[in-house]
Amino acid sequence: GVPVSTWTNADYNGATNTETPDDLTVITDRSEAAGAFLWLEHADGTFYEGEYVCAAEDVDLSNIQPDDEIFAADASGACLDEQLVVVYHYTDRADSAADQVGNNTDSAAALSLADDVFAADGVIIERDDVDVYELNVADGEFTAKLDVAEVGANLNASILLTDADGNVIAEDEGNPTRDSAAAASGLGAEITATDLTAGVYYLTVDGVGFGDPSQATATDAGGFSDYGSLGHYALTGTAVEPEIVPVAITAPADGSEFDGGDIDVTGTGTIGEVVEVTVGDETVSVTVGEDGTWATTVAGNQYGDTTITATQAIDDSEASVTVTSTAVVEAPVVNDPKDSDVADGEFVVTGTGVPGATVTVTVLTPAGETYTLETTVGADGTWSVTVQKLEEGEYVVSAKQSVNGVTSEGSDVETVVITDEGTGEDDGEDDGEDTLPDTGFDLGFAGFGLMALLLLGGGALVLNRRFTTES
Ligand SMILES: [Ca+2]
Ligand SMILES: [Ca+2]
Ligand SMILES: [Ca+2]
Repeated sequence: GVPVSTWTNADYNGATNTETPDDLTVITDRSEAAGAFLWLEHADGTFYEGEYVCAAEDVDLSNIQPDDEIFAADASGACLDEQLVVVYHYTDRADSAADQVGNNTDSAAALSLADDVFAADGVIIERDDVDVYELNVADGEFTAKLDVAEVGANLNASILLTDADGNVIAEDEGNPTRDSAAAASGLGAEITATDLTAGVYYLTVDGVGFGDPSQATATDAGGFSDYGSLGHYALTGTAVEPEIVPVAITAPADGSEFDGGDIDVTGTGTIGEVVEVTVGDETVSVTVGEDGTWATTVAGNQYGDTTITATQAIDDSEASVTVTSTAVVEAPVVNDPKDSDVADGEFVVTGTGVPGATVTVTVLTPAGETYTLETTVGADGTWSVTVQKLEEGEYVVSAKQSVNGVTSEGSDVETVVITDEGTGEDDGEDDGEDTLPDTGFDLGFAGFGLMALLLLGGGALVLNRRFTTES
């Protein structure tokens, strides 16, 4: 006699159907195969009981489809004019509805106020589902109301208003009342807070039980648990619209410099709103205080520019500044390459640098030509490039590195001597001069730096010629 619809898990006193007590598990069990049943009816809706039917040749009678034209036949199988109605009856289980509103304040759905009114529709899909909404209000009165289905509702809704710190401001479970055998009231809920202070608040909608089902008797259900207290609700309410202040960054100033370390960022925005401050892939969240300001610290790029972006969801506002590091990118280190033989076909240049930096290695060949090779410094701070197509003689290498758009000076130069006839195989020494006869090379040459070499390109050729002649 209670006008509330429900699913049951037989948790009430005196339950007798204990074979499949959990309705929702049965309903959502998709391991139960879906099926379709087919039968034929006369136009008047009565069941066709004939032994034979007729159809055009293109109809597959072993796989009749709803659109197929099927005709009655008499007991001898002769076709009749009467077209039969193909009736399909499908059976299936059902999945739970998707939960569209988060279950906690972090995943709350934002409510927006328009003309001091807000509204949202939702579904409590299972016993443990709650739907949490967030809204920002100014000082003043706040009301919220939950309505459930007018007839035969399953959901007995409750509503809870909390502030940003989780303090309960107001709550209500309604007052379910049996008005008649067909109608109940009080399954919704309603709250009023007369003097809220400005800020962000959360509304939590839940489906709750009523009374005490364990005390059920043959004539009095006693109540119901929240097992089947599920279904659709409509949330409406009123509040004073907050003053929306777009997010702004007040420090650091756009175009200013910093030391390449952490950056203190301050700004303004809408009271109570969360501002997300992003640098590259990193985002920090900060809440705008009651004075309308916020402050946080982000890690800047050690070198080059850092762009700091702040966003505020309530009005989709965004602000950004770009600051520049004063840190200097040092030149990468080029390890002393090992000498090798022409037969090796290549030699490897290794070094260290800033992880992630792009290293450009400049190679001066014995023929006096220069070319560059590029690589990236690994996470361990090392890099290497392979120089190929060897000819006999002395190669001079230097490197620079670029990080976030900032390029270092060139490194010190290193030399590697390539010999012929296998005499110059790596001797384990860290330099090559000892594998060669007197080349006339000034060993101090390497110290001039690559830039000097490039400027003296003609001189390098001369040196090379001497080298070739004497070897
Ligand atoms: Ca839900
Ligand atoms: Ca939810
Ligand atoms: Ca519940």
